[in-house]
Amino acid sequence: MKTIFSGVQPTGIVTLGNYIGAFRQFTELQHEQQCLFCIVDQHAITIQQDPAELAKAIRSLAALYVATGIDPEKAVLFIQSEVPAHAQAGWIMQCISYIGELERMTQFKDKSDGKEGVSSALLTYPPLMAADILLYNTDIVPVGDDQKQHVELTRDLAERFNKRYGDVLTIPEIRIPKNGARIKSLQEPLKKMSKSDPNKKGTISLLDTPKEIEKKIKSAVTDSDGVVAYDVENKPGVSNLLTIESALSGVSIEDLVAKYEGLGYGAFKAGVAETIINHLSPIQEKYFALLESPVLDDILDKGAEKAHAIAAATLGKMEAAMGLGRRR
Ligand code: ATP
Ligand code: LTN
Repeated sequence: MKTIFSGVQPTGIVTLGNYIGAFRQFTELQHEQQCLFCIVDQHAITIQQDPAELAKAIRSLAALYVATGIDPEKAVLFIQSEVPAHAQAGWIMQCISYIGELERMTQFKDKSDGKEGVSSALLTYPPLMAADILLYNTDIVPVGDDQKQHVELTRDLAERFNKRYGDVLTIPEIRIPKNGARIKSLQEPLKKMSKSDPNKKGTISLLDTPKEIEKKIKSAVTDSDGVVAYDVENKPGVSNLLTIESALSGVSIEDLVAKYEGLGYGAFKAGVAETIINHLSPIQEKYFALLESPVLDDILDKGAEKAHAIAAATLGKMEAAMGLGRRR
């Protein structure tokens, strides 16, 4: 059995991009593998957050993990800040990272570009992510395409650690979905859909109402030629909508293009919106039933306990290998 680990930041409501790129892989994998899924709240504070909003986002994300199909009997679901080994191992990984390699991370460049008062943790975020992954002897990290560089860095750091201090850490592999690894913004189809995007017209959240979904899809940026065809370079908006419908319905892009042949963008967009609404409605029902329920706290308590047992053991091995603390 392989070990799977992934994390999502509680920085807003989960989008269709997060769902197609990440959550759907999680639910597929949990049946055969040992899975751990983390709400990475310590990553979220690399950018200043309103405390009340952050608390709300953490609970909402926990409920969405379960509502989208994570089975707490099969997978371990927990909050990063409730397992202290993450911050401890994060420090160790920071000590073996080079400033140059962290400055090359595109997420750091994007999030810090042109901003005043960027936190130092925005730069040292990838070593914390490496710690998240490495503490669980992870074999596979299911993520969207934007996290490829961070997982590659994690591999480099693990190899560096093992070379210096002995064979302690497992080198993880990345797993990116074939279809929908990078869902684009509905308003700027060259940019990825992002849950912290202030322009809410560009993102569909898993909790949007049918009316909101219809409105957002209707106003999605397309082009002027009126032909439903898949061509990422010349028709990024239409291609993005086709990718979304295909990922949610399981119908191939080719078959969707045939379905919409000769119909205008009006009918196409109505079809895409309908597919999204039908897919999200059972998730939303489950979400609202869970959100205030003590069942959710029980899941998170048990998750933190199980995660702590594994993480503390790996941290102990890392510290001993490096000569930290006392020899016993
Ligand atoms: P933020 O806007 O705060 O950076 P985000 O929407 O980028 O958030 P994350 O919490 O960083 O989301 O990512 C959660 C998971 O969703 C990751 O595995 C990431 O690769 C994946 N993901 C994020 N955006 C997309 C997207 N547009 N398409 C496919 N996968 C995505
Ligand atoms: N960096 C990721 C979130 C994240 C993560 C992880 C993903 C933090 N730790 C460990 C996979 C494994 C992001 O911004 N999406």
